[in-house]
Amino acid sequence: MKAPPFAEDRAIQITRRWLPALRPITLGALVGCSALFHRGATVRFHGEANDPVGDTARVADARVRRAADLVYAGVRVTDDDVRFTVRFARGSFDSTNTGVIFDLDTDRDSTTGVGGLGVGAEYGVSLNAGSHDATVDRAATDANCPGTRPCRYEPIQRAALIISADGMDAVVPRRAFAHFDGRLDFRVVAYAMLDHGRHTITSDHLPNLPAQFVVVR
Ligand SMILES: [Ca+2]
Ligand SMILES: [Ca+2]
Repeated sequence: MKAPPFAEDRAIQITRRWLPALRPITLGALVGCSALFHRGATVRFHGEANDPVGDTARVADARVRRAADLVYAGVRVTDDDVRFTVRFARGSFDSTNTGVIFDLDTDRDSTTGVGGLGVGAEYGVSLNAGSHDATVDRAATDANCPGTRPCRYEPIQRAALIISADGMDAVVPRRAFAHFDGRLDFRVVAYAMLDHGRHTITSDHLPNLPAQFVVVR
């Protein structure tokens, strides 16, 4: 099934102008954070899903040379860290503008948090290759949200980002997520980030409908 059509990205409504105020992660911290997710750490909770090749939405913008085609996403939770992994179909990952957001329903209640396609997300984790940057984003409300329910995200801290030939990984301290017992539901949206983050174009979703989310248990 094709990815559902997206107009302007709900999932990417993040107040990016706040980003410069966030504490940057140095190369040393990056290495340290990666090492923190040491291979011997016990994975307490885990969830993953594959996605078909060739199911990207049509992207008409000429600046998007390759529509990022998700083939895999996974979340692993240890006592100290949460690792987010995405992989793309061969040749579809553009390290100059590909980004993804994990929508995280950390209380596993679709009626709370930013709503959409089966999850109510308390947090997002954004991985952006072009800016070599990963952020933890928290659900937020503003005057444009209907009612009192959050309808956008605001970044609260940066995270370690590891870019490989066919994908990205981010490692986030588990303590970044409040009221989180290690289990969650998630969805992933892939997009091209343009105009320094002011404009995003969705290319793929994981999981495809009718599955609503991936469970981490
Ligand atoms: Ca795909
Ligand atoms: Ca929720």
